[in-house]
Amino acid sequence: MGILNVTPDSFSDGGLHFDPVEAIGWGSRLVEQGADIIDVGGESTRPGAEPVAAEEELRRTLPVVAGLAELGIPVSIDTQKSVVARAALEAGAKIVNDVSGLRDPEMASVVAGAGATVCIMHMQGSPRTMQVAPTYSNVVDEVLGFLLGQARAAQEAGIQEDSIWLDPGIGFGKTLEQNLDLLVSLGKFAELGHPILVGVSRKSFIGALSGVDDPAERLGGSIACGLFAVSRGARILRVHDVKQTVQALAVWEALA
Ligand code: HH2
Repeated sequence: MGILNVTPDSFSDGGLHFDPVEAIGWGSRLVEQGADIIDVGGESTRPGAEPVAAEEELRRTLPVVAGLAELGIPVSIDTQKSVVARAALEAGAKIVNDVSGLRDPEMASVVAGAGATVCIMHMQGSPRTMQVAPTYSNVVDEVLGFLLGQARAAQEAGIQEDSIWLDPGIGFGKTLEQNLDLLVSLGKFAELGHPILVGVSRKSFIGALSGVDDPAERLGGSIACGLFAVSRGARILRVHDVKQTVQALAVWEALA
């Protein structure tokens, strides 16, 4: 899954793809590089980010979703809002990537009504404050329990079982140790029977482990972590650097 943030303020690629024509071009390029899905987002969820109004999120994302869908590219819409999800699905998106894990009460029925796929991600709190003091009694059990409950709710709302993907939400209200606990325990998530999506690309815990401040310089750590996640059962990697990740996966899979 290639990342396409149509935002001015995303932590790594903010402002790079704010122009819709440029964004559609970059999405197509990521597909040429081997991405199977393009994840279009119009609201940064980096720690400290302020929420974006639905109208603005729609203005940013809809032309890009429609443009990529017209080219036959599988698109997911990265949104927490059911109004944005509904419009994106109507514009041709096939997947809703919800970092709030179905907090919007209309989200599951919107996805079900469109016969679409949903990625349910775990986040403690909200982006503005989530990294202030993340607290769990047992991070793995709590995240597993949340995802299982939301997957059941999604099925009850009419989403097909195999159209429900789960994501532990690396970096979303988690300390460095909590991120590592979740990654080491990914096998338990895979045992839930749903495809597991993992997003570690260029995230700050990679910077913390390697001493690299600039997110764009975190490719080596991102690939190492992505391959580890796949070895523990992850099926979809959400990445900025598609070309390099696809190459790493090809070599690693030949050896696995
Ligand atoms: N991470 C980000 C955004 N969306 N979706 C899923 N399912 N899993 C993730 O780990 C995930 C996600 C944050 O990364 P990015 O989009 O690069 O930055 P920003 O939120 O600043 O736009």
